[in-house]
Amino acid sequence: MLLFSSRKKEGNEKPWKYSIIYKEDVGNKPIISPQGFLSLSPMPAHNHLHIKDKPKVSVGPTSVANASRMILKAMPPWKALKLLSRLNQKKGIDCPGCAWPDPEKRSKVGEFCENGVKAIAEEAQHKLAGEAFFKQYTIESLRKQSDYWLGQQGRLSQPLIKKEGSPRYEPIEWNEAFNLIGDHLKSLPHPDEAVFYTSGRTSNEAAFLYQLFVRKFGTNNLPDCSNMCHESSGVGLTETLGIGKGSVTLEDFEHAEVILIFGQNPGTNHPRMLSSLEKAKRNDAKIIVINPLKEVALMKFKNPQKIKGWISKGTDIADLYLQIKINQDVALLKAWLKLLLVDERCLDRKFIAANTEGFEALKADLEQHSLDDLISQTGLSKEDVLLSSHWLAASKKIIACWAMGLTQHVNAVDNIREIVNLLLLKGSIGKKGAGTCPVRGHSNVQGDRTMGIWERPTKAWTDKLKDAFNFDPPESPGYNVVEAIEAMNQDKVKFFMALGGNLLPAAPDTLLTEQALKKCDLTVHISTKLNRTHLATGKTSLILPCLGRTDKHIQNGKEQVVTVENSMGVVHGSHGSLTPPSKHLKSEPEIVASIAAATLGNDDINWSGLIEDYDNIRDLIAKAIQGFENYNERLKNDNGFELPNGARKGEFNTPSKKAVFSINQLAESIPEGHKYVMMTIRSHDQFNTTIYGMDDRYRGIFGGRNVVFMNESDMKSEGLDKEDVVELSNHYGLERKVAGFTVVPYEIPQGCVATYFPEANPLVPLHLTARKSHTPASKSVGVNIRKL
Ligand SMILES: Nc1nc2c(c(=O)[nH]1)N[C@H]1C(S)=C(S)[C@@H](COP(=O)(O)OP(=O)(O)OC[C@H]3O[C@@H](n4cnc5c(=O)[nH]c(N)nc54)[C@H](O)[C@@H]3O)O[C@H]1N2
Ligand SMILES: Nc1nc2c(c(=O)[nH]1)N[C@H]1C(S)=C(S)[C@@H](COP(=O)(O)OP(=O)(O)OC[C@H]3O[C@@H](n4cnc5c(=O)[nH]c(N)nc54)[C@H](O)[C@@H]3O)O[C@H]1N2
Ligand SMILES: [Mo]
Repeated sequence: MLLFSSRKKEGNEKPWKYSIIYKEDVGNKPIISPQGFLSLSPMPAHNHLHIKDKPKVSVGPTSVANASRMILKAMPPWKALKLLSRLNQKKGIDCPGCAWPDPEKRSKVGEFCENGVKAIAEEAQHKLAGEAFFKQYTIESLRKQSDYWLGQQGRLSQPLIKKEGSPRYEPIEWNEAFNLIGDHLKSLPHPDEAVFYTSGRTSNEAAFLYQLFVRKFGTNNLPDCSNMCHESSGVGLTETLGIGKGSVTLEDFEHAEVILIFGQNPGTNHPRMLSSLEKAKRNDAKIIVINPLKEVALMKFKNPQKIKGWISKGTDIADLYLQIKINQDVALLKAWLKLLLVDERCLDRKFIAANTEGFEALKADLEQHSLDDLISQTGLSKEDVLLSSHWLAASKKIIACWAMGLTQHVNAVDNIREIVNLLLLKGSIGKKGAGTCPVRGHSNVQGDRTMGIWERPTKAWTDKLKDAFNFDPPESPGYNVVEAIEAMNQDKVKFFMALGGNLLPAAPDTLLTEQALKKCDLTVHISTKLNRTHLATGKTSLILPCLGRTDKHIQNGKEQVVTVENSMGVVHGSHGSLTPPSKHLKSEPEIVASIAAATLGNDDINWSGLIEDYDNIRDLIAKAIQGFENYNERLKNDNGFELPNGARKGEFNTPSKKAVFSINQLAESIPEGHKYVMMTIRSHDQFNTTIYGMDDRYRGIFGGRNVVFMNESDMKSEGLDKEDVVELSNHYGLERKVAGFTVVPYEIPQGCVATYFPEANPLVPLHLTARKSHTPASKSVGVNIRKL
């Protein structure tokens, strides 16, 4: 059976072209019927797309001009200036963009980047999506708008309900909403029938209260965006080094001899990292980039925070650019390990003997592989692999950085552990200028996990919670993102709540995810802005509008501070400073505490008392979580404080108290019958599912997002020309298709293609996940391409 949905935009606007098709496999039970499903953002047809040459340098004055244009569109100049002068400054606002840390000495010109400015312009805009807006638009009509359009409608300004059978959202009183949630949760036959999702912008205070409420309610169903993000890093690092977080500090970048950057595009996603790389270069570090795409910012960078950055030609970043085939990182790492093992002098024998286990087994395993085979799998030249191995051999201080290019594959955990093998061979951990650097995504995603947003908490963690609060936390593991979607589809879960995020377009298999949400009896969203997940409603649905990072939080007449943890384990405050866009908004901690009170009733925690002063919440955190002793006192230091990190000091909290060499699998090949490996990546104009604009300047794409980047020889063999429109499909159990994608010839290894997230998510099978971490393998999806 072929199921098909497509539409054209009416009226005098430009035509839109869009379709998704799912086909059931023979013998498979019918699980989906997309009639009435329109779960993806409609996109402009290819004739509005302009493909240009890539620029030769990143950031610099163009970036400043773009950022200024964006923020001045969202707010008046005085407000923009006030906001930017406080962004990432001491006692200022922590940027709601990425999790890259702030240097001790902040730039006076501004400690922010183009994409940070876009993030705050998106949040702090003065336009409101209020009562009149929701009267005008039914949910069905909103579904026909693009993600970009939804984001442009302004901040949510009052609590809303979609009642059973109603076509639209309408206002509801806060208390009525809280009671509705409480009554619903109390009526569930078992707490495990409810799922509580979180996205990584949530503050430590809100996250702590949320998990405490959920565990007191009786379930560990706390999936979060981490499950789709750095979960593989957490799993791989915990197994081998005894801590799921990175080990380096910002200062280490100034002492490193070699910096490896795997599967990461910092020019777009962590622009302030480029300043650290620039410093490292000044100290003669060699930078090796491992990435299927030549990302402009990793080649040349102009620092806008320095006069030199405005007038000079820019700094060369990569000393060597290894344009590897998608998901062949383990092959490259194994080739390096083999080459290092050839000469004893390349290894840190003393470190290996004193601090590690499993070295002999690793050595024996590497002997099973031929160097030539490994190198040929990577698609790289032998000269480049040898040259880079010489640099590694000569160096004693190596930092390895990585992001989604390594964590979103079936063998993602293997990727991480193989990096650890390399660092251990070189003794490059637990000392200055060396270590692991998983570069986190959301600004507080690491803090949320520290606060207990985790569907599989350790026993030691829940024991401490138990002691602090005198209750029995649930013991059985909860659902992660993929399991939660599956459970909703199987009617095992009837309640879905999200503290931030936009699960529908972020998750794999968009149509299955939409179906899952729609099967719930009650869906609840705590959000700042309208998004597509709000439109896949359960029978009843609530939107609870909250304050954002930039807004002033006042409780009891007193300005409140929230706290976050950056990518390097430093906890510090964030002081919102703008008058909230509507007086009907509540803070995330207040919303969570009110839901807890309405659900748990006569509880021994005084939920409403807690939020009168967030210091009260931090006192509880200090009691329950290791490393947060004297929390309020230590926050008085404007630079914040560092959480304990064994690996940073060369102490490994594994069962044997040693760092562990591991044996890892080479990448699995894509299933037979597929010709290309597809990675789904971010453009320069988006923050995950929030679309700031239609351009991807650094890749030469303007005016559209439905594109597929292809190698020219692959295009030739498919008989494709530049700007041909194609359909992408695959068959993992179900047949999945998306159509209306424009071909862009690009410097990408043969057999590899790239598309944007979230447009290509209907092609990512829900069950194609990493071993152990269950992260969707959204960077290595088999596809075929057909001209339309
Ligand atoms: N402006 C902005 N900032 C963001 C975000 C955003 O959307 N916009 N998102 C935030 C979040 S949540 C996250 S997790 C991070 C994401 O930050 P990134 O991980 O940088 O984001 P992606 O675009 O997913 O980029 C993945 C990179 O990996 C490469 N890659 C893909 N597959 C492979 C592979 O198999 N091997 C190797 N070696 N490389 C590969 C791609 O070419 C690309 O350069 O950024 C955070 N910061
Ligand atoms: N194919 C593919 N899929 C992917 C990825 C990929 O690379 N490829 N990347 C994955 C990754 S790394 C991640 S992290 C996930 C992201 O998944 P999510 O975290 O679920 O998605 P976001 O787009 O970051 O969420 C944006 C929404 O958060 C809400 N929001 C913003 N700020 C606030 C706030 O301060 N408070 C509250 N309560 N709400 C707020 C707004 O309503 C906004 O619409 O997507 C994953 N999905
Ligand atoms: Mo992420």
